[in-house]
Amino acid sequence: MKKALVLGLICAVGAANAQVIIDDFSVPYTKTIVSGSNVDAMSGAVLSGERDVEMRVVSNPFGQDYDLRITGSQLAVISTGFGVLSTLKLQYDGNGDEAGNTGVNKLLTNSGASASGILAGNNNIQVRFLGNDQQLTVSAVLRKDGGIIGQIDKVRAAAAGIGSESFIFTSAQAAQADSLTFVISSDRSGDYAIEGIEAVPEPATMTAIAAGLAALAARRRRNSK
Ligand SMILES: [Ca+2]
Ligand SMILES: [Ca+2]
Repeated sequence: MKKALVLGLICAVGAANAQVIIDDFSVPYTKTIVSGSNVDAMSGAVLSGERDVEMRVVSNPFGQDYDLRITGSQLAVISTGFGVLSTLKLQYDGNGDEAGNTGVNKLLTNSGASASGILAGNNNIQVRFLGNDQQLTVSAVLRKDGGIIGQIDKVRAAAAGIGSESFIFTSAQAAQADSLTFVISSDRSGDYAIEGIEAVPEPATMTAIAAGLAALAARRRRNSK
């Protein structure tokens, strides 16, 4: 009985370790814009092999800067000047799938055919924030063949500090998706930083592990009496 329990725990923990790194921000990138939008694609050790980035200035009454700095040391820092209203899209859809040349007038497209099944078995997506000063709206969008098959929106309060936002899709959605896009909209003058993005197996697996650990702890308590 005891051996079976321990073996079960080892198997469960082994499954939990099968996380997928969506982006550890180890591919450096720096860009500043003051108006309009800019799209770039960077190949590297990210989900589907390419990070597509769209920066967009929604409103900028005082002509201030909107900076994106991916440091290459597990940090993406977004800084905007006074009064800037901005959105950032991070898209993982395989190589290509951006219309036009890199930079100005390039479009972030979503057909994503080259990244089929990228999240299969890992439907719990976690975005780790280091912090944010203004309120953020964070959306995670799954698509298949260009059509949205799942979207979860989260509001992150101003000055929320260090913490993760979890986006838990169904197993079917994760298995079918061929692209993953994050849309982050900040209130005016917002600055924020993201440490990493991962996908892990569905919460049911994690719940099973927690239950197993609780049972083990209870057994130890009984044995120690
Ligand atoms: Ca792409
Ligand atoms: Ca794309």
